[in-house]
Amino acid sequence: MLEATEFYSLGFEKIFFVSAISGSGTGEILDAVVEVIPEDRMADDETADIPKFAIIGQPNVGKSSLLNALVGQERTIVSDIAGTTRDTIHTHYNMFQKEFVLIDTAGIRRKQKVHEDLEFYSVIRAIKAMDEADVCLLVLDAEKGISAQDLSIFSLAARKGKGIVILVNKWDLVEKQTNTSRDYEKQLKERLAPFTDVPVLFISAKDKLRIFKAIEIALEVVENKKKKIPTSQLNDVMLKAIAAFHPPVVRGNPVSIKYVTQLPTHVPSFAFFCNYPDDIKTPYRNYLENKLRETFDFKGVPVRIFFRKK
Ligand SMILES: Nc1nc2c(ncn2[C@@H]2O[C@H](COP(=O)(O)OP(=O)(O)OP(=O)(O)O)[C@@H](O)[C@H]2O)c(=O)[nH]1
Ligand SMILES: [Mg+2]
Repeated sequence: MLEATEFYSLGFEKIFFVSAISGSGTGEILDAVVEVIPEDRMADDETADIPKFAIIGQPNVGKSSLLNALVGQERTIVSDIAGTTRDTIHTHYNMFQKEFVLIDTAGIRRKQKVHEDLEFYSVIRAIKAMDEADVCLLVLDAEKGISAQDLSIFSLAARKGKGIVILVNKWDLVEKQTNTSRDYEKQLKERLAPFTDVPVLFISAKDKLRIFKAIEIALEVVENKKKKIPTSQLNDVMLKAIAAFHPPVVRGNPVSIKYVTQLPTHVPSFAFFCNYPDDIKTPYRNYLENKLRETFDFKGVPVRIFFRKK
């Protein structure tokens, strides 16, 4: 296998070539891409400030059906043959007095070997659609649940700094008891860990169940992603949290965090200034992230945390 950095600089077509000679499939390509893609490349066209939602997921989960149900017409072709959608389709839409673009994509599936070029290019198109999007609507088939492939897509989206909403579609086919959705969500989130602060909705494109709610939530995620926390408020909350639970001493030196500020980035990012940045480990990082999420709503949005020397 090539080095991750080489993967990136070579570009997608070469990744295919390299992968083909090593005999690995799209799943492996995706896993490699997860490792190397830079976050949040923004498309700078005239629709740059209109939120874009990419509908992604495995073949046949109902991505095109969802788009059609939202739009109220058969905009894209729906069928029970997996792999129906080949091209990425953009649909401009207006709802709740808000403009947005829905992007329908080809289903992404894991294959042992990439025999078929179309298969490969549909993966690449879905990833490109994700690049363009502010929020990824990751559609699952309720009866099938979340697959390893979905988890790769999920972590790729998080890695790219995309907002994420999970839509469990075909909920009409599931036999329900009192706690079915609660238990389903709990099990789903165990698979998503550690990034579990994401909205999960149980929908049916067929019955138009909660499909507009899904858009409402996606629009909220767009707002969460743009959120800027004033420095004073941020320090009020976070310095208290730090005082309540100090970073553990690693090499005999007490670590002291002096202040925190949000960076002017597309993905909410926070810099914590401290004396020994390298001494702060993942559990403490997670503590700070949880505190941020508890206090300021970042549901559906990946959050970046940096420790800097001061
Ligand atoms: N029961 C039920 N069936 C659904 C629902 N949504 C979609 N389907 C059916 O699932 C099949 C696949 O739907 P599509 O919308 O074509 O799925 P897709 O995700 O766009 O598939 P690809 O384009 O192949 O990736 C069709 O037979 C749909 O009628 C739903 O909410 N409930
Ligand atoms: Mg489709």
